Amino acid sequence: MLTRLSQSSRLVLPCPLSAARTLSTAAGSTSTTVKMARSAVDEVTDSGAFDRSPSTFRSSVSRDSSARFPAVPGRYHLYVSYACPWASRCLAYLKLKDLDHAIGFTSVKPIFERTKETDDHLGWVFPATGDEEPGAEPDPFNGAKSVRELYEIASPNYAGKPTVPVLWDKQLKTVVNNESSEIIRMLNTEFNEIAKNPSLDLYPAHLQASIDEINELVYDAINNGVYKCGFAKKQGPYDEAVTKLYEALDKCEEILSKQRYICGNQLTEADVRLFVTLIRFDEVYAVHFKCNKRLIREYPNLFNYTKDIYQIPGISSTVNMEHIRKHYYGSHPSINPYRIIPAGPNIDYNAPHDREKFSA
Ligand SMILES: N[C@@H](CCC(=O)N[C@@H](CS)C(=O)NCC(=O)O)C(=O)O
Repeated sequence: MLTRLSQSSRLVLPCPLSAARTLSTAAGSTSTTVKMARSAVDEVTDSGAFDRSPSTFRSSVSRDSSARFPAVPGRYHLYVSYACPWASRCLAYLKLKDLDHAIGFTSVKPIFERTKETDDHLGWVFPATGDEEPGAEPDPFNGAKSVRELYEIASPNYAGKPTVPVLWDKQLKTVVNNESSEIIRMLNTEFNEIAKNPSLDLYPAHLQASIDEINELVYDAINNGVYKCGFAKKQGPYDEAVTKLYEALDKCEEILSKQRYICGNQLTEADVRLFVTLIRFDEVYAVHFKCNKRLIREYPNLFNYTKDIYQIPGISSTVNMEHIRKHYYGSHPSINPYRIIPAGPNIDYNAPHDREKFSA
């Protein structure tokens, strides 16, 4: 499912979902008239199944100094939400590659709010001050009130879903890329002259086939699968998604009974991508997205594995459980209209794990 990175600006148009969904061009110039789902909860087909639309800004930062977006320290910024699993992949890479001296990041507030007074769109917003919500900060570069505003700076006619993560170019004041699977590939290879941990390669040549295969399973059935369970509006699509989800979790449990990481005995991109969903699972997805057939803490290998990844230096700082819980329970009124946050389970991911038994 990973798209090859290209140096040029590329706009990906989504397949039509329902009658009212196409997209304005990110470049803003050749736009067709458009209306589309502006929030994930609206991305549901007539058959009641959640169908995520593709990301729209797909340019690449390159180590080539003559590229449109060259890998220069201090030029790029990541806008994230600590709540978001896709954005958290990128934060994990900043920490693992030791890049956060060169690429800063700002997290929005966890709960969706009105992004404009002139319509009823709900989305990510920045706090007015750094004291409003621990972990969230005002936009330091553009003074934007919302992530939607950032997209409108980059592309004034933008009518798509204003998602995080956003890899922002401070010099050209534009979105370079808003697709986490591509941003993490750039962070892995393109900034190695700047990274303090350049030798870490999370997509090494000898494991690429196996990483691609696991990513395909994990993305469809687990990362996106929990959303398909949670946003389904009919029983059939929910049943299908939840069956696939648990088949995939069982498969991962089986793989992890034989090796420390999901593609062998070394940490790879596939682990980062699996981890961001596992860490949210028992606290949120089990209840909010109805993924309660079995909890991650009831799978010995998956649970110990989640603790193992959490305890890698830097990773715990990318997990803000307060933001995670507030966001999901507080931002989807069609699922949780009273925004009550359940009390548990408050798992201690710093507790000992048994994964060292696999170390060479
Ligand atoms: N394909 C994107 C997905 C990003 C995404 O869906 N982010 C969610 C947060 S978890 C978002 O910003 N949603 C905004 C909304 O639903 O309005 C990626 O992996 O970067």
